[in-house]
Amino acid sequence: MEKDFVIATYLVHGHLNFYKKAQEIAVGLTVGTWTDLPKAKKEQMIPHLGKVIEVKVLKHKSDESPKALLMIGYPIININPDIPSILTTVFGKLSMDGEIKLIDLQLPDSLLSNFPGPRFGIEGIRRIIGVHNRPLLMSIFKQCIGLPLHELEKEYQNQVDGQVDLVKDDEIYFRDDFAPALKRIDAFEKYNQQQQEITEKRVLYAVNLTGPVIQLVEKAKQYSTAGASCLLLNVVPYGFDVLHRIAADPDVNVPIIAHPSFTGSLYPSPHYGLSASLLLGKFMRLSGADIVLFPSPYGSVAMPKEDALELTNLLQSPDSIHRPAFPTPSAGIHPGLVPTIIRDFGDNIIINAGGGIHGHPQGTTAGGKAFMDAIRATISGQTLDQAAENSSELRSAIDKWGVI
Ligand code: 1AE
Repeated sequence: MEKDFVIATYLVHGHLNFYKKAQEIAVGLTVGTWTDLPKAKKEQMIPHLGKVIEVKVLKHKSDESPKALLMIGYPIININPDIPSILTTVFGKLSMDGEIKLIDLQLPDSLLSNFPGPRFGIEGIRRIIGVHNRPLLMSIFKQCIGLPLHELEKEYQNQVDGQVDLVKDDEIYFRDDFAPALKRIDAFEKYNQQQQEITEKRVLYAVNLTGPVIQLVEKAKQYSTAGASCLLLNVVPYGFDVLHRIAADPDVNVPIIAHPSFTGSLYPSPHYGLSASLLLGKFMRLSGADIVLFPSPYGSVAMPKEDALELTNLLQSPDSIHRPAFPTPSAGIHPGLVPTIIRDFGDNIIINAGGGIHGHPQGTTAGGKAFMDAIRATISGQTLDQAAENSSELRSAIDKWGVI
Protein backbone atom coordinates (compact mmCIF):
# COMPACT_ATOMS: atom_id res chain seq x y z
CA MET A 1 0.00 0.00 0.00
CA GLU A 2 1.42 3.36 -1.07
CA LYS A 3 1.33 5.45 2.09
CA ASP A 4 1.24 8.86 0.41
CA PHE A 5 -1.41 8.05 -2.16
CA VAL A 6 -5.12 7.36 -2.41
CA ILE A 7 -5.43 4.52 -4.91
CA ALA A 8 -8.55 4.39 -7.04
CA THR A 9 -9.53 1.35 -9.10
CA TYR A 10 -11.77 1.95 -12.11
CA LEU A 11 -13.51 -0.43 -14.48
CA VAL A 12 -13.36 1.06 -17.96
CA HIS A 13 -15.19 -0.16 -21.07
CA GLY A 14 -14.65 0.88 -24.67
CA HIS A 15 -12.34 0.70 -27.65
CA LEU A 16 -9.63 2.76 -25.98
CA ASN A 17 -5.91 2.71 -25.52
CA PHE A 18 -6.22 1.84 -21.81
CA TYR A 19 -2.62 2.78 -21.00
CA LYS A 20 -3.03 6.20 -22.57
CA LYS A 21 -6.37 6.65 -20.81
CA ALA A 22 -4.80 5.79 -17.44
CA GLN A 23 -2.02 8.29 -18.01
CA GLU A 24 -4.51 11.00 -18.99
CA ILE A 25 -6.50 10.41 -15.80
CA ALA A 26 -3.41 10.44 -13.57
CA VAL A 27 -2.25 13.75 -14.98
CA GLY A 28 -5.62 15.34 -15.78
CA LEU A 29 -7.06 14.91 -12.27
CA THR A 30 -3.95 16.13 -10.47
CA VAL A 31 -1.75 18.72 -12.18
CA GLY A 32 -4.05 19.22 -15.18
CA THR A 33 -1.41 19.22 -17.90
CA TRP A 34 2.17 18.08 -18.00
CA THR A 35 3.93 18.14 -21.34
CA ASP A 36 3.40 21.84 -21.94
CA LEU A 37 4.75 22.95 -18.56
CA PRO A 38 8.11 24.73 -18.35
CA LYS A 39 10.85 22.81 -16.47
CA ALA A 40 10.66 24.84 -13.23
CA LYS A 41 6.92 24.46 -13.05
CA LYS A 42 7.23 20.70 -13.64
CA GLU A 43 9.52 20.36 -10.62
CA GLN A 44 7.07 22.31 -8.49
CA MET A 45 4.25 20.02 -9.62
CA ILE A 46 6.00 16.66 -9.08
CA PRO A 47 4.70 16.06 -5.51
CA HIS A 48 1.14 16.66 -6.75
CA LEU A 49 1.29 14.47 -9.84
CA GLY A 50 -0.91 11.34 -9.98
CA LYS A 51 0.60 8.06 -11.13
CA VAL A 52 -0.56 4.98 -12.96
CA ILE A 53 -0.15 2.01 -10.61
CA GLU A 54 -1.52 -0.75 -12.86
CA VAL A 55 -3.48 -1.34 -16.04
CA LYS A 56 -5.08 -4.79 -16.22
CA VAL A 57 -6.84 -5.57 -19.51
CA LEU A 58 -9.66 -8.02 -18.80
CA LYS A 59 -10.93 -10.89 -20.92
CA HIS A 60 -14.13 -10.12 -22.78
CA LYS A 61 -16.39 -11.94 -25.21
CA SER A 62 -16.01 -11.08 -28.90
CA ASP A 63 -19.43 -9.39 -28.97
CA GLU A 64 -18.58 -7.19 -25.94
CA SER A 65 -16.53 -4.01 -25.92
CA PRO A 66 -13.01 -4.33 -24.42
CA LYS A 67 -12.63 -3.61 -20.70
CA ALA A 68 -9.83 -2.97 -18.23
CA LEU A 69 -9.14 -2.20 -14.59
CA LEU A 70 -7.09 0.96 -14.13
CA MET A 71 -5.41 1.70 -10.79
CA ILE A 72 -4.41 5.30 -10.33
CA GLY A 73 -2.63 6.84 -7.33
CA TYR A 74 -3.50 10.37 -6.19
CA PRO A 75 -1.11 12.14 -3.79
CA ILE A 76 -2.80 12.68 -0.41
CA ILE A 77 -1.28 16.18 -0.29
CA ASN A 78 -3.83 17.16 -2.98
CA ILE A 79 -6.88 16.41 -0.86
CA ASN A 80 -8.63 17.28 2.38
CA PRO A 81 -9.47 14.44 4.76
CA ASP A 82 -13.13 14.25 3.81
CA ILE A 83 -15.29 12.35 1.31
CA PRO A 84 -16.29 15.38 -0.82
CA SER A 85 -12.64 16.23 -1.48
CA ILE A 86 -11.67 12.61 -2.20
CA LEU A 87 -14.68 11.97 -4.44
CA THR A 88 -14.19 15.17 -6.42
CA THR A 89 -10.51 14.40 -6.95
CA VAL A 90 -10.84 10.76 -7.99
CA PHE A 91 -14.27 10.79 -9.63
CA GLY A 92 -15.43 14.37 -10.09
CA LYS A 93 -15.50 15.23 -13.75
CA LEU A 94 -14.15 11.75 -14.53
CA SER A 95 -17.56 10.33 -13.57
CA MET A 96 -18.97 12.03 -16.70
CA ASP A 97 -16.22 10.80 -19.02
CA GLY A 98 -17.76 7.80 -20.79
CA GLU A 99 -18.11 4.21 -19.54
CA ILE A 100 -16.15 4.35 -16.33
CA LYS A 101 -17.09 2.98 -12.90
CA LEU A 102 -15.26 3.60 -9.61
CA ILE A 103 -14.82 0.14 -8.10
CA ASP A 104 -12.61 0.67 -5.07
CA LEU A 105 -10.57 3.19 -3.13
CA GLN A 106 -7.64 2.37 -0.88
CA LEU A 107 -6.83 5.06 1.66
CA PRO A 108 -3.61 5.04 3.71
CA ASP A 109 -4.01 4.86 7.51
CA SER A 110 -2.77 8.46 7.85
CA LEU A 111 -5.89 9.56 5.95
CA LEU A 112 -8.26 6.96 7.42
CA SER A 113 -7.42 8.16 10.92
CA ASN A 114 -9.08 11.50 10.09
CA PHE A 115 -12.43 9.74 9.71
CA PRO A 116 -14.50 8.91 12.79
CA GLY A 117 -15.69 5.39 11.96
CA PRO A 118 -18.60 3.98 14.00
CA ARG A 119 -18.61 5.22 17.60
CA PHE A 120 -20.47 2.13 18.84
CA GLY A 121 -20.21 -0.42 16.04
CA ILE A 122 -21.47 -3.98 16.35
CA GLU A 123 -20.07 -4.64 19.84
CA GLY A 124 -21.20 -1.29 21.23
CA ILE A 125 -24.77 -1.73 20.00
CA ARG A 126 -24.95 -5.29 21.31
CA ARG A 127 -23.69 -4.01 24.67
CA ILE A 128 -26.39 -1.31 24.88
CA ILE A 129 -29.19 -3.67 23.89
CA GLY A 130 -27.78 -6.56 25.92
CA VAL A 131 -28.09 -9.22 23.23
CA HIS A 132 -24.96 -11.06 22.07
CA ASN A 133 -25.98 -14.45 20.74
CA ARG A 134 -28.30 -13.88 17.77
CA PRO A 135 -29.02 -11.46 14.93
CA LEU A 136 -30.86 -8.36 16.12
CA LEU A 137 -34.33 -7.54 14.83
CA MET A 138 -35.36 -4.07 13.69
CA SER A 139 -38.88 -2.93 12.87
CA ILE A 140 -39.66 -0.03 10.52
CA PHE A 141 -42.48 2.38 11.29
CA LYS A 142 -44.91 2.34 8.38
CA GLN A 143 -47.84 4.70 7.94
CA CYS A 144 -46.56 7.54 10.08
CA ILE A 145 -47.04 10.58 7.82
CA GLY A 146 -50.00 12.64 9.01
CA LEU A 147 -50.68 10.58 12.14
CA PRO A 148 -50.97 12.20 15.60
CA LEU A 149 -48.57 11.33 18.39
CA HIS A 150 -51.00 9.16 20.36
CA GLU A 151 -51.52 6.89 17.33
CA LEU A 152 -47.80 6.60 16.70
CA GLU A 153 -47.24 5.91 20.39
CA LYS A 154 -49.63 2.95 20.20
CA GLU A 155 -47.91 1.75 17.04
CA TYR A 156 -44.52 2.08 18.73
CA GLN A 157 -45.69 0.02 21.68
CA ASN A 158 -47.07 -2.67 19.37
CA GLN A 159 -43.65 -2.98 17.73
CA VAL A 160 -41.73 -3.12 21.02
CA ASP A 161 -44.22 -5.62 22.45
CA GLY A 162 -43.36 -7.86 19.49
CA GLN A 163 -39.87 -8.26 21.06
CA VAL A 164 -37.96 -6.30 18.41
CA ASP A 165 -34.56 -4.85 19.41
CA LEU A 166 -34.76 -1.62 17.44
CA VAL A 167 -37.52 0.47 15.87
CA LYS A 168 -36.69 2.99 13.18
CA ASP A 169 -38.68 5.82 11.66
CA ASP A 170 -39.59 5.40 8.03
CA GLU A 171 -36.95 7.25 6.00
CA ILE A 172 -39.69 9.18 4.16
CA TYR A 173 -40.98 10.68 7.40
CA PHE A 174 -40.16 14.38 6.99
CA ARG A 175 -43.39 16.27 7.66
CA ASP A 176 -43.93 15.29 11.27
CA ASP A 177 -46.05 18.33 12.23
CA PHE A 178 -48.54 16.16 14.16
CA ALA A 179 -45.85 14.29 16.09
CA PRO A 180 -42.60 16.32 16.16
CA ALA A 181 -39.33 14.44 16.65
CA LEU A 182 -38.69 15.71 20.19
CA LYS A 183 -42.17 14.63 21.29
CA ARG A 184 -41.68 11.19 19.73
CA ILE A 185 -38.32 10.82 21.47
CA ASP A 186 -39.88 11.72 24.79
CA ALA A 187 -42.85 9.36 24.46
CA PHE A 188 -41.04 6.39 22.89
CA GLU A 189 -37.99 6.51 25.16
CA LYS A 190 -40.30 6.56 28.20
CA TYR A 191 -41.87 3.34 26.95
CA ASN A 192 -38.39 1.89 26.32
CA GLN A 193 -37.44 2.57 29.93
CA GLN A 194 -40.63 1.02 31.29
CA GLN A 195 -40.09 -2.07 29.16
CA GLN A 196 -36.44 -2.34 30.12
CA GLU A 197 -37.47 -2.65 33.76
CA ILE A 198 -39.64 -5.63 32.82
CA THR A 199 -37.58 -7.38 30.13
CA GLU A 200 -34.05 -6.19 31.03
CA LYS A 201 -33.57 -5.49 27.33
CA ARG A 202 -32.95 -1.98 26.02
CA VAL A 203 -34.81 -1.17 22.80
CA LEU A 204 -33.39 1.56 20.53
CA TYR A 205 -35.60 4.05 18.69
CA ALA A 206 -34.01 5.65 15.61
CA VAL A 207 -35.46 9.09 14.99
CA ASN A 208 -35.20 10.47 11.44
CA LEU A 209 -32.80 13.40 11.22
CA THR A 210 -34.18 15.89 8.70
CA GLY A 211 -34.05 19.56 7.77
CA PRO A 212 -31.50 21.98 6.29
CA VAL A 213 -28.03 20.43 6.17
CA ILE A 214 -26.43 23.25 8.17
CA GLN A 215 -28.76 22.46 11.11
CA LEU A 216 -28.26 18.72 11.24
CA VAL A 217 -25.28 18.52 13.60
CA GLU A 218 -27.06 20.83 16.07
CA LYS A 219 -30.26 18.80 15.73
CA ALA A 220 -28.38 15.56 16.31
CA LYS A 221 -26.90 17.03 19.51
CA GLN A 222 -30.32 18.28 20.60
CA TYR A 223 -31.91 14.84 20.07
CA SER A 224 -29.05 13.10 21.84
CA THR A 225 -29.35 15.48 24.82
CA ALA A 226 -33.15 14.99 24.85
CA GLY A 227 -32.64 11.26 25.40
CA ALA A 228 -32.79 9.83 21.87
CA SER A 229 -31.25 6.37 21.74
CA CYS A 230 -30.44 6.24 17.99
CA LEU A 231 -30.47 8.44 14.87
CA LEU A 232 -31.51 7.67 11.30
CA LEU A 233 -29.91 9.53 8.39
CA ASN A 234 -30.53 9.41 4.63
CA VAL A 235 -26.80 9.64 4.09
CA VAL A 236 -26.36 10.12 0.35
CA PRO A 237 -29.10 12.76 -0.16
CA TYR A 238 -27.64 14.81 2.72
CA GLY A 239 -23.99 13.95 1.97
CA PHE A 240 -21.34 11.71 3.51
CA ASP A 241 -19.75 14.72 5.17
CA VAL A 242 -22.90 15.29 7.23
CA LEU A 243 -22.64 11.75 8.60
CA HIS A 244 -18.92 12.30 9.23
CA ARG A 245 -19.50 15.51 11.22
CA ILE A 246 -22.34 14.06 13.28
CA ALA A 247 -20.43 10.87 14.07
CA ALA A 248 -17.32 12.87 15.01
CA ASP A 249 -19.18 15.19 17.38
CA PRO A 250 -18.52 14.24 21.01
CA ASP A 251 -21.94 15.59 22.05
CA VAL A 252 -23.79 13.15 19.79
CA ASN A 253 -23.59 10.11 21.95
CA VAL A 254 -25.92 7.69 20.16
CA PRO A 255 -25.56 5.13 17.35
CA ILE A 256 -26.34 6.22 13.78
CA ILE A 257 -28.30 4.20 11.21
CA ALA A 258 -27.44 4.93 7.56
CA HIS A 259 -30.35 4.55 5.16
CA PRO A 260 -29.37 3.68 1.55
CA SER A 261 -31.92 5.96 -0.10
CA PHE A 262 -30.84 7.35 -3.50
CA THR A 263 -27.86 4.97 -3.76
CA GLY A 264 -29.73 2.96 -6.41
CA SER A 265 -29.04 5.83 -8.79
CA LEU A 266 -25.30 5.29 -8.31
CA TYR A 267 -24.30 1.62 -7.94
CA PRO A 268 -26.36 -0.82 -10.14
CA SER A 269 -24.85 -0.11 -13.59
CA PRO A 270 -21.89 -2.31 -14.62
CA HIS A 271 -20.54 0.64 -16.64
CA TYR A 272 -21.16 3.79 -14.59
CA GLY A 273 -21.29 5.12 -11.03
CA LEU A 274 -19.67 3.58 -7.95
CA SER A 275 -19.61 0.01 -6.68
CA ALA A 276 -22.16 -0.86 -3.99
CA SER A 277 -19.34 -2.07 -1.73
CA LEU A 278 -17.52 1.26 -1.88
CA LEU A 279 -20.67 3.34 -1.44
CA LEU A 280 -22.50 1.31 1.19
CA GLY A 281 -19.54 -0.56 2.69
CA LYS A 282 -16.34 1.49 2.85
CA PHE A 283 -17.72 5.04 2.79
CA MET A 284 -20.50 4.38 5.30
CA ARG A 285 -18.18 2.70 7.79
CA LEU A 286 -15.40 5.23 7.65
CA SER A 287 -17.87 8.15 7.82
CA GLY A 288 -19.28 6.77 11.07
CA ALA A 289 -22.42 4.71 10.41
CA ASP A 290 -22.98 2.11 13.14
CA ILE A 291 -25.74 0.33 11.22
CA VAL A 292 -25.95 0.22 7.42
CA LEU A 293 -29.14 -0.76 5.59
CA PHE A 294 -28.99 -2.22 2.10
CA PRO A 295 -31.38 -4.21 -0.09
CA SER A 296 -31.03 -7.95 0.48
CA PRO A 297 -30.72 -10.24 -2.57
CA TYR A 298 -34.16 -11.79 -2.00
CA GLY A 299 -36.69 -9.12 -1.16
CA SER A 300 -38.81 -6.62 -3.05
CA VAL A 301 -35.95 -4.23 -3.89
CA ALA A 302 -33.08 -6.64 -4.56
CA MET A 303 -29.33 -6.14 -4.78
CA PRO A 304 -27.14 -8.77 -6.49
CA LYS A 305 -25.96 -11.26 -3.85
CA GLU A 306 -22.28 -10.77 -4.73
CA ASP A 307 -22.56 -7.02 -4.03
CA ALA A 308 -24.50 -7.54 -0.80
CA LEU A 309 -21.91 -10.05 0.50
CA GLU A 310 -18.98 -7.87 -0.50
CA LEU A 311 -20.33 -4.82 1.26
CA THR A 312 -21.15 -6.96 4.33
CA ASN A 313 -17.50 -8.07 4.42
CA LEU A 314 -16.32 -4.48 4.21
CA LEU A 315 -18.61 -3.41 7.07
CA GLN A 316 -17.51 -6.29 9.33
CA SER A 317 -13.88 -6.77 8.31
CA PRO A 318 -11.40 -6.75 11.22
CA ASP A 319 -8.75 -5.33 8.83
CA SER A 320 -9.64 -1.71 9.50
CA ILE A 321 -8.68 0.92 12.04
CA HIS A 322 -12.44 1.56 12.51
CA ARG A 323 -14.94 -0.49 14.49
CA PRO A 324 -17.11 -2.94 12.49
CA ALA A 325 -20.57 -1.68 11.50
CA PHE A 326 -23.76 -3.76 11.53
CA PRO A 327 -24.83 -5.02 8.07
CA THR A 328 -28.61 -4.83 7.78
CA PRO A 329 -30.18 -6.65 4.81
CA SER A 330 -33.58 -5.07 4.19
CA ALA A 331 -36.60 -4.61 1.92
CA GLY A 332 -39.38 -7.14 1.51
CA ILE A 333 -38.10 -9.32 4.36
CA HIS A 334 -40.54 -11.72 6.07
CA PRO A 335 -40.00 -14.46 8.67
CA GLY A 336 -39.77 -17.22 6.02
CA LEU A 337 -36.54 -15.61 4.74
CA VAL A 338 -34.76 -15.69 8.10
CA PRO A 339 -32.92 -19.05 7.60
CA THR A 340 -31.68 -17.93 4.17
CA ILE A 341 -30.52 -14.54 5.45
CA ILE A 342 -28.61 -16.13 8.35
CA ARG A 343 -27.13 -18.81 6.06
CA ASP A 344 -25.84 -16.16 3.65
CA PHE A 345 -24.94 -13.26 5.98
CA GLY A 346 -24.21 -15.01 9.28
CA ASP A 347 -25.63 -14.13 12.67
CA ASN A 348 -23.78 -10.87 13.33
CA ILE A 349 -26.32 -8.79 11.45
CA ILE A 350 -29.58 -6.91 11.97
CA ILE A 351 -32.69 -8.25 10.24
CA ASN A 352 -34.92 -5.33 9.27
CA ALA A 353 -38.57 -5.43 8.26
CA GLY A 354 -41.54 -3.14 7.78
CA GLY A 355 -44.28 -4.86 5.78
CA GLY A 356 -43.09 -8.28 7.02
CA ILE A 357 -43.97 -7.19 10.58
CA HIS A 358 -46.99 -4.91 10.15
CA GLY A 359 -48.55 -7.12 7.46
CA HIS A 360 -48.79 -10.15 9.75
CA PRO A 361 -52.35 -11.56 9.77
CA GLN A 362 -52.61 -11.04 13.55
CA GLY A 363 -51.06 -7.57 13.51
CA THR A 364 -47.79 -5.84 14.33
CA THR A 365 -47.01 -7.41 17.72
CA ALA A 366 -47.58 -10.91 16.34
CA GLY A 367 -45.40 -9.92 13.35
CA GLY A 368 -42.45 -9.11 15.60
CA LYS A 369 -42.96 -12.29 17.62
CA ALA A 370 -43.06 -14.42 14.44
CA PHE A 371 -39.69 -12.94 13.37
CA MET A 372 -38.13 -13.48 16.78
CA ASP A 373 -39.32 -17.08 16.86
CA ALA A 374 -37.87 -17.60 13.37
CA ILE A 375 -34.53 -16.11 14.48
CA ARG A 376 -34.33 -18.18 17.67
CA ALA A 377 -35.30 -21.36 15.79
CA THR A 378 -32.67 -20.82 13.09
CA ILE A 379 -29.93 -20.10 15.62
CA SER A 380 -30.75 -23.25 17.55
CA GLY A 381 -30.78 -25.42 14.41
CA GLN A 382 -34.55 -25.94 14.17
CA THR A 383 -36.49 -25.60 10.94
CA LEU A 384 -39.21 -22.95 10.81
CA ASP A 385 -41.87 -25.64 10.45
CA GLN A 386 -40.63 -27.30 13.64
CA ALA A 387 -40.62 -23.98 15.49
CA ALA A 388 -44.08 -23.12 14.17
CA GLU A 389 -45.51 -26.10 16.10
CA ASN A 390 -45.01 -23.98 19.24
CA SER A 391 -45.59 -20.56 17.69
CA SER A 392 -48.97 -19.69 16.24
CA GLU A 393 -47.50 -16.33 15.13
CA LEU A 394 -44.77 -18.01 13.10
CA ARG A 395 -47.29 -20.51 11.69
CA SER A 396 -49.48 -17.66 10.41
CA ALA A 397 -46.48 -15.84 8.90
CA ILE A 398 -45.35 -18.98 7.06
CA ASP A 399 -48.87 -19.64 5.85
CA LYS A 400 -48.98 -16.12 4.43
CA TRP A 401 -45.47 -15.69 2.98
CA GLY A 402 -44.02 -19.22 2.83
CA VAL A 403 -40.49 -20.36 3.68
CA ILE A 404 -37.82 -19.49 1.15
C1 1AE B 1 -33.41 -1.00 1.66
C2 1AE B 1 -34.30 -0.10 2.49
C3 1AE B 1 -35.51 -0.78 3.05
C4 1AE B 1 -36.48 0.19 3.65
O1 1AE B 1 -36.18 1.33 3.89
C5 1AE B 1 -37.84 -0.21 3.91
O2 1AE B 1 -38.65 0.76 4.32
C6 1AE B 1 -38.30 -1.48 3.79
O3 1AE B 1 -39.57 -1.77 4.06
P1 1AE B 1 -40.18 -3.21 3.87
O4 1AE B 1 -39.55 -4.11 4.89
O5 1AE B 1 -39.86 -3.66 2.48
O6 1AE B 1 -41.64 -3.04 4.10
